[in-house]
Amino acid sequence: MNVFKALALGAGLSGFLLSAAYAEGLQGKVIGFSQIGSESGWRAAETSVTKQVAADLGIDLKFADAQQKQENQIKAIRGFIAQGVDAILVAPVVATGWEEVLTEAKEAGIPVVLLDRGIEGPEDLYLTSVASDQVKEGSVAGEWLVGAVGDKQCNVVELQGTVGSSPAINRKQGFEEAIAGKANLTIIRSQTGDFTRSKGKEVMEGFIKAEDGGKNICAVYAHNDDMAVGAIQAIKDAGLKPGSDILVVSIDAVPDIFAAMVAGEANATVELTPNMAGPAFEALDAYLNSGTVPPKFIITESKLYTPADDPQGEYERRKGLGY
Ligand code: GZL
Repeated sequence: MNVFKALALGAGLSGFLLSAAYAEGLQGKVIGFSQIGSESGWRAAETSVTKQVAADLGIDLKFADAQQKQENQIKAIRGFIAQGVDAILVAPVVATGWEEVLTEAKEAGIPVVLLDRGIEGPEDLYLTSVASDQVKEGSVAGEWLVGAVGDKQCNVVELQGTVGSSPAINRKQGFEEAIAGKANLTIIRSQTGDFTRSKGKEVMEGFIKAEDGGKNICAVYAHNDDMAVGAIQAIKDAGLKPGSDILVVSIDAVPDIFAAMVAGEANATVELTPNMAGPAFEALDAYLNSGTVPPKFIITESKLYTPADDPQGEYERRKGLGY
């Protein structure tokens, strides 16, 4: 079954619904994709969905995995330029350092589309950016915690994403805005877990050790579910109950966070669709074939899920999408 049908079967999954207005105008086009790596379940799903959508559209996708290194992405983009591809997709690992190579793409007349993360610098270096509103994701997570704790004193520890990445910067900002003015809610420790489970677990172990065996921690806010899943293991290893002794709120809505909700070990996640490629290909099709310039920013949905939202069903609906 192709990904359109798989995703359509998930009807009602916010953000997963593919735009039905796909033209098949990219048949035979050669498109380079500079992907960050496979640091999280969400990233793996984004790669899998992108490859499937490209195959369904008859695109010759040239895929390059950068193992989370910007220099590898820059090298891959230069390779795509040398090949003379028709377009380039980039998921930029960090927000700075792109002007030189994207100027080279622009001078070669190759349109660039950013996926799931943004960059600093002139907006004319890319055709469009398909991403979530990452500040909103942080705010939705923060607002959930505000509602969950009421007036209770709550010391929060924060697992940040990759240093210098747009989601880490924006999700931190959004969460802080949501809890601003709540004297009972304080971020007592904050450190990067680089969006990975292993680092999230390691950093959470340090937080627990430093905070009276975790007794001084009321909640963990993780910039993605993979770090949250790592933190859940650290909390259990410390003899505490994730989801009750320490609340767990994160972002991505990957299957394993729903499995944790079913087990009573996670409390909230904000969905990020892995299908950034659908809107990207749609914009490229209109641009390459009709000269239609897309909006500079194509924003995907951000929806809150809690254990009240059929976590078992959400787990089933997402399994098999390549997480
Ligand atoms: C956010 C995306 C983040 C995911 C992580 O748009 O860039 O990168 O939230 C992934 O899971 O590592």
